[in-house]
Amino acid sequence: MVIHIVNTNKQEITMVVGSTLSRREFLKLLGAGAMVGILGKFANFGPQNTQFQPISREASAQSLGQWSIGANTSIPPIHAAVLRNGKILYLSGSGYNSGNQFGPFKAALFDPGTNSESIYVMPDDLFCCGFSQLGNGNILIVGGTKDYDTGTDGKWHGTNVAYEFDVDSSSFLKVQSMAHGRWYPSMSILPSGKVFVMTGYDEYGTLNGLTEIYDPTLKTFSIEYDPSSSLVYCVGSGSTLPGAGSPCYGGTNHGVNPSSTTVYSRTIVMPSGLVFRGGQKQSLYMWDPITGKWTSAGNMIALGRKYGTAVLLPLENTTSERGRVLLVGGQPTSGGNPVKTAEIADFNAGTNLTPVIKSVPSMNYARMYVLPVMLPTGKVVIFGGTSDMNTTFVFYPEMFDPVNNTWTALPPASVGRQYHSVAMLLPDGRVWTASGTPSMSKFEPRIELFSPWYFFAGPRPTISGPPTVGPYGGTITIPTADASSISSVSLVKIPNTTHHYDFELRLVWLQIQSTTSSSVTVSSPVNANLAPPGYYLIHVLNSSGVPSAGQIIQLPGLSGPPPSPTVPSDPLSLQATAGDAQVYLSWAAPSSNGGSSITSYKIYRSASSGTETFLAATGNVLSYTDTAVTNDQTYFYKVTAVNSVGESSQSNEASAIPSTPPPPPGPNSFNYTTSDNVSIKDTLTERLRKHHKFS
Ligand SMILES: [Cu+2]
Repeated sequence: MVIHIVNTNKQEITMVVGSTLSRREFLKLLGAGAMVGILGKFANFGPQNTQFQPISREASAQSLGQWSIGANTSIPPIHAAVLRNGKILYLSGSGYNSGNQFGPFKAALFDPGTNSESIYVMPDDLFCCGFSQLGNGNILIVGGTKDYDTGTDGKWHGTNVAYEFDVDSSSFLKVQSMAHGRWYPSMSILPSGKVFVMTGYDEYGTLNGLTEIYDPTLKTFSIEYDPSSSLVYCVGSGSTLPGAGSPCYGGTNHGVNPSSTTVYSRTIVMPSGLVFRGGQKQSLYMWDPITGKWTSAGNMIALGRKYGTAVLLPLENTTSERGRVLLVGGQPTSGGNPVKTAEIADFNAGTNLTPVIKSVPSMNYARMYVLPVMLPTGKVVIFGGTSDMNTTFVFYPEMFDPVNNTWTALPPASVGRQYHSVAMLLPDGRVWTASGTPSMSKFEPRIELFSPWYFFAGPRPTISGPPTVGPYGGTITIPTADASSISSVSLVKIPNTTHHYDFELRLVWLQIQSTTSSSVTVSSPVNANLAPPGYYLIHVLNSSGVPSAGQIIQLPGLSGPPPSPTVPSDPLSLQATAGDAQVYLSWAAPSSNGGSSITSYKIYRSASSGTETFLAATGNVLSYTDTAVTNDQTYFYKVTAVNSVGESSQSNEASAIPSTPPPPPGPNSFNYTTSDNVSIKDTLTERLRKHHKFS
C-alpha cells in the first residue's frame, strides 16, 4: 500500500509499506501522523539562508576555497545520495536516537530548485543501512536496524529489508528482502549492473558471512559462494537469543566469506573487475564477483584503519589500468588514537590480485570518521573527522594530489563533522557536508558547503547542453563554446555515501579524440570495469585545470553516435580476360565501403592459384590492364578495396592465359597426303576450324 502525507509546506510525502500492516507498522504510522504536525517548523527555507545560495566570488584567485553555511536539515542525513535529477536523497531512519527506535523512521528529499525538503516516514528503520546507485539511477537501500543495542545482549541487530528509491516517482519501493539481517553492510554496483552486498550484523548481532547479489531486473537477491573455500556461517552464531545458531550456510567447496571481514568493510570495484576489500583491517582481500572466489592480497602497513578510508585514485581510460587505492587515517586498533599516516595499494606496480604497498606522506592531521570526496580535478579531499574517538574535531580539509603524493591543508570548516556525517560533490562543483552525531540522540543539523579554489580562479569553462553518450569503447561528444581551451575531461561517479564512505567513488580521465569550435569528443570508458553502469558527472577542464560544472550523464549511452568506419568489404565479381601479351581485369565495387569512401584498389597476381602477391595499385576505378605478362602462361588475380581505415580482404580469384591472336582466315586449306599415307593438315587452317566451328 502507498500512503501519501501532505505536510504544511504542501509537499506530498509518499510512503510504501507491505500489503498488510502489522501492529508495529501501525504504531509507526501513528508516528507518521504526528510528524505532519511538526513539519512546519522544519520547512523553513527562507531565501536568506538556503543551502544553494549564490556563491561568493570575492575571494582572491589564490584562494584555496571558501566555506558557507546552508540551511539546517530537519533530520540527520546519515545516508545521502545525489540523484540523477540533481535532488539530494537523505535518510536517517531512527537517526541514532534510541527515543525513535520504534519510529518514526524518516527520509528526506531535498530539491535545490525549490529549496524544499520533503519528509518521508518509512515502515522500516533504515538507520545504518547500505546505499548503492543502480544503473537506472534508482538507489538500492539494504539492511538497517532491527533492534538497538538496548536489549539483553547489548548488541545491534540488523534487518534484512531492502528498498529501491524510484527517482521518477520520488517514492520508495519495497523489494525482496535479503536472506538475513545486515547492520552496516558493504555494497557496490558491479560491472554487470548487479549489486553485491556483504557483511553487516545479522538479526542476532553476528557478522553476516554471506555475499548476496541483487538483480535490478528481477529485484531479487541470490547468495554467491566461494568454490575454493569451505567456510561455514551459522546465523546468530555465538548468540544466546532464542532461535540463534541456525540455519547454517556454506560447506565443502561452497564457502562463505573470509572470517576477517568487518562491518562496513571498504570495498572497491577495480579496473580488473575484481573487488578490493581493505582499509579497516590490516589484511587485504580480492573477491571475484564472477566466480565468487576470495584471494588474500597481503597486508597494508598500518595495523588497521578503523573509520579511516580507502579511495580509488583517478583512473586512466585504458585496458592496461589496474588502479591504485589510497589508504589513510583511522584507528590502528579499535579504541586507539587515530593516525595521520597514508599508504597506497598500487595494483599498477603489482598484479590484478596483488598490489604493491607504498608508504606516502602523512596528512597534517590524524583523524578518524574521515569524509573522502573526489573533486573533478582528480584531487581527493579528506574532510572532517575527529582526532580522538568522537570529540575533538579536525576542521581542516586536506587535499591529496595523486600525481605528486602531496597533501595541502585547505581553509577550515566552521562546523565539525564526526560520527554519522557525510560529504558529497555536487554537480556545480561544491562539496556538501552534513550531519554528525556527537552522542546518542543528538545530531548536527547544519549544512556547510565548501567551494574549492576553482570558484575563484577566473571564468570556468561551461558545458552548453546534454552530451551525446556512446557505448563503452565509443565516444562522448560534449557541447561547449570553450572547446578550443579544453585540455582534459573527467568523469566522476555521482555520489552516494554513508558512514564516511562512498563505495562507488571513482574518477576516470577521458582522452580527447577531437575538437570542433563547439564541441569536444572524448573516448567513453573502455569498459564497465572502469566505470560500472549508472550516472556520472562529466566535466571539461581548461588548460589551467579549472573544471566546468558537472553534467549528469548515463553510462553506457543509450543512443550512441554512428559507429566508427571500418575497412571496406571485398570487391565483387572479378573477371580476367586474356589478350595478346596482356590480361584485362574488371570488377564491381564492394557492397560496403565501411563508412568511408573507397580511395583505391590493389591488384594481386600469381602464376599459381591462391598465392597472389601485390602487383599494382589503381585509383578509385573498376578495371586494370596487366601488360607485364608472357603469352601462353596462366595468371591468377585477386583485388582488394582501400579506404581511409585500411584495406579489405581479397576478392574472388580470376585467371587468364594471354596468347598470340589467331591469323585472319585464309582462302584455302590444304591437305597433304605423304607418300607413306599420313594425312597432315595445315595448322593455321586447323586453328580456324576450331575457332569458327566449320569442318
Ligand atoms: Cu551507524
